[in-house]
Amino acid sequence: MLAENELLQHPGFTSAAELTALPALRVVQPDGQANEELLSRVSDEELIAMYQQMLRVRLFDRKCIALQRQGKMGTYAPFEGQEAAQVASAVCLANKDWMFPTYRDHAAAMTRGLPMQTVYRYWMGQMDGFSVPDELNILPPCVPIATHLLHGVGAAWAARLRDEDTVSFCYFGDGATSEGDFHEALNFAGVFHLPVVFFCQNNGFAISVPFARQSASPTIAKRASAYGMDGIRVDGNDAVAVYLACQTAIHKARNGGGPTLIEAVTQRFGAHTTADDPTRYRDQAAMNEEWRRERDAVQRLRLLLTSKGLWDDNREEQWIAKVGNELVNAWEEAVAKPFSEPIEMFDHVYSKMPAHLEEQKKLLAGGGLA
Ligand SMILES: Cc1ncc(C[n+]2csc(CCOP(=O)(O)OP(=O)(O)O)c2C)c(N)n1
Repeated sequence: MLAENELLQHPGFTSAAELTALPALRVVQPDGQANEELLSRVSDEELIAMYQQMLRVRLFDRKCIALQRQGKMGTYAPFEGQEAAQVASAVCLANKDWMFPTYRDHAAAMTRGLPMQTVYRYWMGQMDGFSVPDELNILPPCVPIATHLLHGVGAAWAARLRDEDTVSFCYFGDGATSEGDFHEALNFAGVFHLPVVFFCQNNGFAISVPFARQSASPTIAKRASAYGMDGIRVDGNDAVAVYLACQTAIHKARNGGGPTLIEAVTQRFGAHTTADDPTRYRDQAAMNEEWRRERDAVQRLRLLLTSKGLWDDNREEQWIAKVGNELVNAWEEAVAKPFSEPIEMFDHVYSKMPAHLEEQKKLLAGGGLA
């Protein structure tokens, strides 16, 4: 677990390289006190918008767990605790940029504009849960760990060849950094100086494996130097710090400055998925109590906004009521749509399906696998 003294306030910075030198960037303290110089780089409107979105996705996350428990949704991967990391990074992207999320990053995808109903449908196992509005470049959530980092690098390479100024933004967890794909992706991006941001949410656990068993390196950001790129460690529960770090890295990538590895130190409050029991591998009650008291990203931003007179109980109540309606309406729309047929699982994977899958598809169509 991250010691408080590892997180330092920093008086100011101008480049990603400067951020690299930091133990971890933090702008807003848990009690809402902020480094005013750094805070001044974010407008009040941006702060309010990020807070509203963080609260919106938190309520969505809780709703999904409730729906799963009622048997209305399949297995679900909650992200409560990681709202700042996901929301404050996603708001930095332009529509044309390519986002590569995992199964836990639907808060990031929703922040970019993926409809709530689509995310419900995804977790209900419906095919249209993978569809993305034409104006957004968001890949389907990647479930195999770290494979999408190579896709992100490929898209960045394509952007280079086509002379486009799009950036690939890859989300992944601490566990992904133990995969060979992580190494290959960072190595290629480093050698070819590609416009990619590798955004690791280090939530301290890969299912049941704690970070100390995952990596002998005390930080993930540190590994960046081995690939010839900047590595930034940021307090992932500080929306302002995440925002500034991502903006810096994206701006750099878009302007020919090459890739960056960002490590956002955070935690997931809940289980790995609804199929997981975290009490088997950690003192869930004690950790949760401490995290919610000291590290809750939503609470931290609310304290800041309140202290600046930008938010109050009345606005909070109104916003919760508005989101509550949205949650219910989007759910009603999601269940009213026709459900996918099992045979559709064979679609959209291969342009030319291998013989063994053709065989299985025929069997299923003929009722042979029923
Ligand atoms: C290639 C691969 N190996 C194993 C798994 C099984 N698996 C699913 S989630 C997970 C842990 C991933 O942890 P991390 O990368 O830290 O992301 P988090 O779930 O914490 O967001 C594993 C090992 C998988 N999906 N893909």
